[in-house]
Amino acid sequence: MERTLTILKPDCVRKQLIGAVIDKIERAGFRVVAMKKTKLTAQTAGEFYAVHSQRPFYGELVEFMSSGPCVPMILEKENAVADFRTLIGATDPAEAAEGTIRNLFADSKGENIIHGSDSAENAQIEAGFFFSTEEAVRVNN
Ligand code: DAT
Ligand code: MG
Repeated sequence: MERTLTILKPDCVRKQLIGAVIDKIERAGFRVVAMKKTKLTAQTAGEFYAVHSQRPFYGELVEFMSSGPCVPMILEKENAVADFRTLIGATDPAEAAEGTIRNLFADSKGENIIHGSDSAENAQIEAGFFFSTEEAVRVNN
């Protein structure tokens, strides 16, 4: 079993798509291991996306990610990291494959509904950013 970290971004929450997106995620075989609703500050959003700090869109990204509440989740499935990237689709929704979450629900490259970790190593780091060990205990079923 592998874990990945997702965030239903502020645009997802504003558009009242939390349930629709989680439905897609669960139907694709992912288990929700941890979940909360929280609001990032410019400081914490900047830390989460520190890897992009030299990119031209960083300021816009930090502003967007701290613009309202978001819903981070730890998800578990075999091959979770790669399978979740497939499920959400390309960063730019205009390029995202038919039926992917970004293709169905996202408006733009900057406001693209959802985050997915890009490696198992980063998934672990990102999970620790939002959740304690006690919050990330899987239900055995
Ligand atoms: P992903 O979220 O698909 O892993 P990424 O890690 O390259 O994409 O970038 C992180 C986020 O930054 C992305 O979800 C949206 C934003 N972003 C990326 N490239 C962008 C661009 N060219 N213009 C505006 N926002 C961008
Ligand atoms: Mg990324």
